[in-house]
Amino acid sequence: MIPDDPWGERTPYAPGSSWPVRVDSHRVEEPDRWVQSASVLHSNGDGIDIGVRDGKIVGVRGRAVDRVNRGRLDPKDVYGWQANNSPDRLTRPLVRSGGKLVEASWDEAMGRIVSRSKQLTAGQIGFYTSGQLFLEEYYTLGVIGKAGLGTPHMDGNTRLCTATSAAALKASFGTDGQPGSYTDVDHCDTIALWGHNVAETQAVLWMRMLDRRHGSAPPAMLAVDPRDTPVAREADVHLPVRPGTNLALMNGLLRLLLRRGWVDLSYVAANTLGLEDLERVVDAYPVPRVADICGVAPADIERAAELLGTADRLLSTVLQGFYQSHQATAASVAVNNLHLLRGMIGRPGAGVLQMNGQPTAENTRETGADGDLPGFRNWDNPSHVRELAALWNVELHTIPHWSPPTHAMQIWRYAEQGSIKLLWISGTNPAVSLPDLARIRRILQQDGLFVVAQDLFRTETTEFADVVLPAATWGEKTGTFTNADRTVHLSKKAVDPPGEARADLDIFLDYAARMDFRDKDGRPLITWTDPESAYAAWQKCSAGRPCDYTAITYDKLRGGSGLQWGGERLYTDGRFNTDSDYCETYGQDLSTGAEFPAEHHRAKRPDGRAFLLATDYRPAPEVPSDDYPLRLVTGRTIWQFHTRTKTGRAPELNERAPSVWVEVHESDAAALGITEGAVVRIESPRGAIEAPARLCGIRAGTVFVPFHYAEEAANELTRTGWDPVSKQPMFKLAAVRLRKTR
Ligand SMILES: Nc1nc2c(c(=O)[nH]1)N[C@H]1C(S)=C(S)[C@@H](COP(=O)(O)OP(=O)(O)OC[C@H]3O[C@@H](n4cnc5c(=O)[nH]c(N)nc54)[C@H](O)[C@@H]3O)O[C@H]1N2
Ligand SMILES: Nc1nc2c(c(=O)[nH]1)N[C@H]1C(S)=C(S)[C@@H](COP(=O)(O)OP(=O)(O)OC[C@H]3O[C@@H](n4cnc5c(=O)[nH]c(N)nc54)[C@H](O)[C@@H]3O)O[C@H]1N2
Ligand SMILES: [Mo]
Repeated sequence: MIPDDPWGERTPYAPGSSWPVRVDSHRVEEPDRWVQSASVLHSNGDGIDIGVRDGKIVGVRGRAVDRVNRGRLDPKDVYGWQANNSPDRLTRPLVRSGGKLVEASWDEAMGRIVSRSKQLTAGQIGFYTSGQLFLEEYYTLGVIGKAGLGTPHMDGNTRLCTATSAAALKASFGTDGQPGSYTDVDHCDTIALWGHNVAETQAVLWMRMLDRRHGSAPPAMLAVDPRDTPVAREADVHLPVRPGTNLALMNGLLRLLLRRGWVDLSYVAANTLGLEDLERVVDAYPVPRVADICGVAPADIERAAELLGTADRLLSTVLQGFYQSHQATAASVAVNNLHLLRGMIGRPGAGVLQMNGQPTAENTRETGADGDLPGFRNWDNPSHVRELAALWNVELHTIPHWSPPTHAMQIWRYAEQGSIKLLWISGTNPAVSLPDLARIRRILQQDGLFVVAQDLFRTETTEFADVVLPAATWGEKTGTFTNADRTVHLSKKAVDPPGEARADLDIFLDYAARMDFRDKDGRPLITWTDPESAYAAWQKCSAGRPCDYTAITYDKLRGGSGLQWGGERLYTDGRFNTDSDYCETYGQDLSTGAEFPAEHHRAKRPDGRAFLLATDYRPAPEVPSDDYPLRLVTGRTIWQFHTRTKTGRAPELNERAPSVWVEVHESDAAALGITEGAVVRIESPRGAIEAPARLCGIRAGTVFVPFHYAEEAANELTRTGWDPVSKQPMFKLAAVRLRKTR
């Protein structure tokens, strides 16, 4: 496949027709069998078969039958599987002895974790997990945390990733869960991409959009991104907003829709609450003011509003340019407002995708491994907690529900202060991916903190651990996961894991057994033993909730396409999940994050109507100054995944982007005497890195650094700070200065 054109050949198609099949594949030897799976290097959930020969993975092939990709593969999936076969996989547990990590038996390693756990109270134990394990693993971990130990301190790196997606969906529609579907690409007449570089981050979804753009009656396209991304270059209207000003733009666009009458008043009247408040807030955002705040041309704002306002079938996707920027939830909710005002939800082509990022982030959220209660239950609703207590047969007070679950940034804070004494990290590399890395290293190094790290490789994080557990990964274990449009896939074990590495599920089950967690009748708390029985337990837990998995069995997932929970689209009848007894949240103040009490929610009688919620734009907490005159945004390249533990081990990918760079606008470069390729020192109030400059399409005054590279990590520069509602860190907002070094 097509290394120099990562999106491959176009297969154009017309509106309303189905996306043609194109099967991508890559193999280094001819497989003797193919094993069903789906992709794990983004949230798209592309159906993929794993080719196996002599017990080793030798290639991959897209699954033509799958609704998500119809055979296509992302370049990372074409080559990334090679990391499984890497000779430096962890094959035995490691424990710290005399200051060094040394190999140990599973008994020794688990024994150390269990004996430390037993010395501590539940509130001293924290879990920091991932968006890259499988559903069965998260559910098990969630039950261990909530019903076994009873700790409120559990979250995933999903807090860095799609906490805002969840928060925005809950705020507007009552519960988490994507309204839209990928088939909306087939039907839409307009696509708006809000802070989403889909071309590089969900390459197969972009192929689908491009194929519509090359077919008859192509959809119009709007991109909102300070950089000249492939998406921005393709779009009909590109708004290169000043970083951190999304909410001002959204308020301005909503005002224009209202003023021009581009509103479906009967839909709004029947299915929403809050129009008057919204009108009052957005009225303060006339175009000249918005143009000034966002640093974009007034005429372009008008063009964008017209494109959105005259669409008949509008599809929006939202991702990190909103979620990791300033006023993240408020800005993302504003996209929901836009769709509600226009009645563009729940019908073919009219949909919102508050995108996920990681392959299995959806499941972290559904199962409660992000701290929420499983099944999108409301921690503040006693009857939801009672349901779980009955399901797990534990006392009500065992399940933490006296306050919102501890979010990841607060878990790290507690570890810093010494109240969390055991931090169990699974499937994430926080020593590269969290903001303000100097601080994170200080926390991980603390004497009083016992760190467990569960990974495939030695990473920057495992080097701080007291115990390292070698995990099996995709292709080496069976499980399910759910993509950004609610499509559930089964991923089957194709090969054995290396050495003594174990599936995360088996590690968690082993811990539960050694801790001897019991229900209130003295029977083992956890009764399942393998992926399929864990899945069955989850099906029961999900029953009657929006993410009801009861109809999606392993059997139905075998052989064919992935299946969506909730049907193709949610909210097709304009009824939302806001009923006070059913909803996942009683709401929060969008500007402060303050949680509203149940009575406040009930008094509004939402009864299935969606909330229109608006708040004012405020300047970002860190803006350029004389000392640090430039804005830093961070993000991704198509060739690398996160901290590169997988893509860095796939030569075809790694060669294309082997080391860090910084993107600078020509005018800024000229002012600083920086030329293409010159090595530049980038400094923020927290730290400094060096990187060669690329003079390219980015707005003046803004620089971009990809965050993949541990050696010169963007997160040396970023700051500790988060959105008040979703608690997602602001990775795309720091003030920096640049200096030429040589
Ligand atoms: N190749 C690749 N694909 C991936 C991943 C990967 O690491 N590599 N990771 C996966 C994961 S976990 C995630 S979360 C997704 C992320 O997918 P994306 O959100 O598409 O990726 P990012 O590059 O983080 O950010 C998107 C864009 O936000 C823009 N941006 C920055 N600040 C602002 C702002 O204030 N306003 C606006 N409107 N835009 C802004 C940046 O310029 C950037 O182009 O990708 C997934 N897919
Ligand atoms: N500056 C900046 N920082 C960012 C972002 C940004 O845009 N800018 N984006 C943020 C986002 S959206 C995300 S999602 C995070 C990602 O940040 P991380 O989660 O730290 O990134 P990964 O490199 O994916 O780490 C996953 C780890 O899990 C391991 N792993 C993979 N599969 C398995 C498995 O099956 N079991 C186990 N036990 N381990 C496994 C991998 O080897 C790897 O070490 O980074 C965040 N940090
Ligand atoms: Mo992410």
